[in-house]
Amino acid sequence: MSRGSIRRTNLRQCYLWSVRVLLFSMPDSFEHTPSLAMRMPNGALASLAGNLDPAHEVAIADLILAQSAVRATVEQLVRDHRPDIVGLSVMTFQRSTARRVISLVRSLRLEDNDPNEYRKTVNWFAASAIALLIGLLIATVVFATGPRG
Ligand code: B12
Repeated sequence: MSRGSIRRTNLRQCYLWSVRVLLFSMPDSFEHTPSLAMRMPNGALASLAGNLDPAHEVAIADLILAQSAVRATVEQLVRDHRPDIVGLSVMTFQRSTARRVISLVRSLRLEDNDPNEYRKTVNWFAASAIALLIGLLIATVVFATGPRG
């Protein structure tokens, strides 16, 4: 089973083969709280990563350490790790940032970089171009040989 097929299956099936996981915690510090007052690893994500089956690849990014460059950091990490699954750990007050991170990750459209998906797109494009040409050819023949007047 190829990695590309993971997106079309459910999570229970994902467990059967290796997946790349990228976990983010949100960059917002609570109001009036200095961002670096408590610099400690995100317990939730560390706990999830540590409990994952070793067959899988997992990376954690604590976006609080990249507050001035969230977009660039997310883009870079998604490109470098090419995750099959992206997970976010979100506190309630961080929910609007979470929505923006989700949109950003989705907009990167990783599947377009997958060689299998790319090949499939090219094949469909070629097939539709051939179908269009055949249609034009038939129309030309019918028009040229049909009754006049
Ligand atoms: C320890 C703790 C801290 C620590 C350490 C946090 C850390 N870096 O890990 C410190 C002291 C730094 C801290 C800081 C703050 N905290 Co605090 N903290 C906690 C506390 C007590 C425990 C969290 C924890 O680590 N639990 C252990 C882990 C293993 O469990 P977990 O977080 O629930 O995660 C599990 C599941 O939720 C799930 N999960 C979590 N994330 C994800 C993601 C994915 C993709 C998946 C699949 C599953 C999953 O799987 C995890 C493992 O089982 C909770 C209260 C509580 N009892 O939950 C408050 C709590 C999370 N903190 C809170 C707050 C408000 C803050 C501060 C904003 C306080 C402040 N005024 O500055 C700051 C935020 C700092 C920041 N910007 O991140 C609030 C959040 C409120 C909200 N819903 O928005 C809570 C709920 C306390 C409360 N009731 O007010 N906190």
